[in-house]
Amino acid sequence: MLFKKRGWKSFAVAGALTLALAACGSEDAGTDGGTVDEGAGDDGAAVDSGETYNWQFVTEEVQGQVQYEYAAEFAELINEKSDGQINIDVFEFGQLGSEVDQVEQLQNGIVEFAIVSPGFTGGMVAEGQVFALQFLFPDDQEVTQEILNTSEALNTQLAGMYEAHNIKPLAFFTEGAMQWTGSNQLRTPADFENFKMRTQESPLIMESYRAYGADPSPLSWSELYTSLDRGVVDGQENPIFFIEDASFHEVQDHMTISNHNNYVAMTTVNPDFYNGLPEDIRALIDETVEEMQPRVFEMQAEMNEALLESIENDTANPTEVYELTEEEREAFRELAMPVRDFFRDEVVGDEGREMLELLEEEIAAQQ
Ligand code: 6CS
Repeated sequence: MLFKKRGWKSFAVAGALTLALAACGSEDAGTDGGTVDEGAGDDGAAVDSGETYNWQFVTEEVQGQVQYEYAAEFAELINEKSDGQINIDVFEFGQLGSEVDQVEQLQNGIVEFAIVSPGFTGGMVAEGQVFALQFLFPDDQEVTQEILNTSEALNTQLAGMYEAHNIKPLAFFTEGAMQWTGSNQLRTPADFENFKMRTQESPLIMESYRAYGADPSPLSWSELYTSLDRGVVDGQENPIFFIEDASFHEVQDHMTISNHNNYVAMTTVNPDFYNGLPEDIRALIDETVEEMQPRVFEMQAEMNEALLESIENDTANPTEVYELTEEEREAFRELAMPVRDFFRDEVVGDEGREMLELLEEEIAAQQ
């Protein structure tokens, strides 16, 4: 794996904060403050009592990949800022089960933090599938990230819908533009005819590929390399860093730079745990989440650029890389547009329709 833990660390941490850590008052793990190693003093001030907190942060990726590196840096920052009082254990994908298991652990307070891809929660929060709508966000990654940072449709409306399911999104970030890989060339919609496309669990992602004539098949990424290798599926979509790091290019002859969508992930927290924290700790979390937004943007941009070169230079596993022209992209965009009607008419209700309308306005205002 090219990107080792901490390999992307390039920013200094401001001096440790003195936290009041007042009255967390729990010795239980989970939703009411995580694990507290030593009881709070009579006045509930953890600094004086030497109280420490142990929290868990689960990701859908492994060391060297964006989500894991994000969580590792987040944990390190929180630890330094709290002068060692808050310790966060970061789990790679696979250590605590499937993507769906991880979401349940967050909802039940077994883990306090998780990076969640909306693609795996489509059956629960249908509106989160808005991220599956291809060609919705601008091609410019910086503009897209700005929308993710500031959108009321996402940060208030959609976040509220997740919170109703005991998942509190603290931030949305792009892991990069998604590209297609295939056992055959993917340049026109005709190339997708009967193409066995691996997708995440989301019904809307599947619908998007049906619109191209493909035969979508939902799978966990843990099964994807073998499934591509054995021809169980013909291709998949992901950001470049993930294609290279998971070695999908080794078992795919073609990669199409399609930039048809972004891979958006959410930093989430269990709401009961979060709401039960003292104000200063919540502020520390919020401030660190905000600091991580430019950091994760930089991280994904560097990884996506460097690993494109790796794929191109991997002569032992040659992959033909082809970038779609604007005209070729247009043919896909035309087929993708009716999927927005499907989202509005078949997937969500009034709240989801209003959210998409506002999001479209916010996107238009940035272009
Ligand atoms: O394709 C997937 O399912 C995986 N892709 C990324 C970029 N992150 C984790 C996710 O599970």
